[in-house]
Amino acid sequence: IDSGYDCWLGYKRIADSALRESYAQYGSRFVVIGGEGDGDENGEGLGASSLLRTAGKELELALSSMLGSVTRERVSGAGMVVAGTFGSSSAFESLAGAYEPAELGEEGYVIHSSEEDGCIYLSAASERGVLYAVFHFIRLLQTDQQLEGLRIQEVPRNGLRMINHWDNMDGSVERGYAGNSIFYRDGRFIEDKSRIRDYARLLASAAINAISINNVNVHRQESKLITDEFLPDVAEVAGIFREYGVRLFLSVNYASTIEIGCLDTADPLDSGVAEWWKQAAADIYRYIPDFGGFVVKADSEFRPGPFTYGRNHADGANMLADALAPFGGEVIWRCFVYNCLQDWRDRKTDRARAAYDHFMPLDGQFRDNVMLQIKNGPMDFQVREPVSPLFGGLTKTNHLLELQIAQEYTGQQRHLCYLVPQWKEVYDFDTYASGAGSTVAEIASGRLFGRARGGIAAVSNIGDDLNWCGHVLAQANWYGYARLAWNPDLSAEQIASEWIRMTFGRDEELERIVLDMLLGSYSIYESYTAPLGVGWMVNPNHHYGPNVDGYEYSKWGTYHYADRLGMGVDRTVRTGTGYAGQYHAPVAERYESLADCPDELLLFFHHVPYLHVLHSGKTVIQHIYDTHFSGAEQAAELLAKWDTLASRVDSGRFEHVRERLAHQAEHACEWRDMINTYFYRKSGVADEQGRTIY
Ligand code: GCW
Repeated sequence: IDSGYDCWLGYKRIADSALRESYAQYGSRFVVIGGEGDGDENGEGLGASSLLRTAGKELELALSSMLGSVTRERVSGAGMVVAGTFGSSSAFESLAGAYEPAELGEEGYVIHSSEEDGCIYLSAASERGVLYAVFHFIRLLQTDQQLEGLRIQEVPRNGLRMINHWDNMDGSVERGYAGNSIFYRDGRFIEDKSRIRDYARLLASAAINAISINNVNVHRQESKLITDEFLPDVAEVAGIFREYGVRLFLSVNYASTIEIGCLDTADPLDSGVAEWWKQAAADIYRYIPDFGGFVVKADSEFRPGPFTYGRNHADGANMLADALAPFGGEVIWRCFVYNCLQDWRDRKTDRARAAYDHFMPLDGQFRDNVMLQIKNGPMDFQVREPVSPLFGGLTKTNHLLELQIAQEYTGQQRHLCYLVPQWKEVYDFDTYASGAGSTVAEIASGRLFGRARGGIAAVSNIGDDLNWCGHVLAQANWYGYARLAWNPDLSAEQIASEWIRMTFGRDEELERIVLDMLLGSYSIYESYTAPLGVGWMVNPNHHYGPNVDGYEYSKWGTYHYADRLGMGVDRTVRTGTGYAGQYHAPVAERYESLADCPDELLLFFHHVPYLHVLHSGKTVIQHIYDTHFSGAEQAAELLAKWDTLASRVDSGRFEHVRERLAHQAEHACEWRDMINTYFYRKSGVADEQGRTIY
């Protein structure tokens, strides 16, 4: 039974013998120059660097599994795969004319098939680039690509491509939907680290280069990760990730000086506090010389922060940045700061405004080794939100885009919801910060404003379930996140096709069906949940399942304001909270205007009567009914589509996915009925088609 543990790195033998033979012309022999030192089974080699050793092992595994056998050579020669850094061998000299090593930077690479000597060269300026070239080459084989005439040059568009874990040391995972932590159990690190190694390998295969391994809500035990008690374990884990080119970060408790130090303050301008952090940093770097740095959630949802001392977030972030700077470390400071003790009657305070209001006045005041981490939307990873106006707002501060691979509000890995289309919309969103074409992709990377640092981080969706993600098809989100982080221009379809082939093997019919399921799933999920960008409508705390008023009267600032006349949040400048004014022209005008606001965000920006007519020609209330009926129908179709694959997918993965899709189809009906009934009763307007509304 295939559990799905291998994800997209299953390396099944290539069944088509003609294809296998054509690959074998190159792939039956390989050499990794500088990586051939792995004499003993622990990989303690003869001076080979760990990244090249990893590259060699992976090539050996992939080629031997997919082609049947492979010979590892010690020197390069004709008719083989030759991997190594440009400078390591004269074998790569022939590439010099064809590529511009300077353009490749730290992580770029080339893949070149030479007609003259029948070799495929996998080369880069750095060893990490070689590792990425190796994985890319393997992917070509997994996806049935031609190897003749390859002229590939790849450079990542984002410098930082990070995964954030919300894992706690008791073994739980905040917003985890795939079992427990692969790092911790019962307050300590898990003894057997083999799963962490398998994880690192999957990350490297998709070129993720940074990871934070503990929850941004840093509780008591986790606060001690930066102390001698746990640093040896952290160093061991960092060592595993290092072999795969992944830098390790820790989330830290802003009030560590009080929590684990013996100071009575965490005032960032207090010299004792600054000194304490300098010492803490020095300790960490003694254990982990290439430690990435800190991720910080401060003054957010009851976490401590500089506000307690009347200081601002630049004061807090810079103090930590100064402690890390001598060692090359970085501070990733989250912008998820808002008033979580609101009153629903207060229509002026707007959670959506908060991040911009807090951080815009500080633009330009942060150290160079600080990156502000901004959630894609101004609220909180809802199925539909506008893009945070801090993108395009900030111009003088390094920042990162934060996405959530974990499906907290998008079906919790029980519903199928392929998120790449949502993320594409975020990357492609034009802020007009510096004229047309000022997309989030250009901004987050740092390119548009010439920032030295930038990139993407996302909340992990993995746990210790055998298939990592709870839902086998949710692996596509993990993979897709990483691929987009490398190149936001890849299409949702390209990524999905790639993932399907690598995960399930070559089968056109299966690819057609699964592709169709994945690509439709985000819009299906949106249809039967919260309508027109209004968000929430979920059960409090765990956030699963429909509850229209679940957050309507609570203190979190999450309201839809539905009454008998209409619904939605007025965020206009003219009559509402003014949030729409945080965007540049012409975006601000588009959202401000009831006539121009896109349908899918209408209720995010405007409070309208139920009979307001959308661009689609439907009234708001009829839209709610129609999307909920059709969404539930389409959810049932997902199951029917999957059922046609019974003979094409191994029974382990087939049954597992089937069980999830059956639940989704049923749960979508619950969503449909709860939402439709609520709004039918509120509005008193009947469904034009007279369908069943309870
Ligand atoms: O959406 C909220 C989640 C919290 C999370 C928080 C955050 C880690 O419900 O579980 O806390 O966002 O992003 O900090």
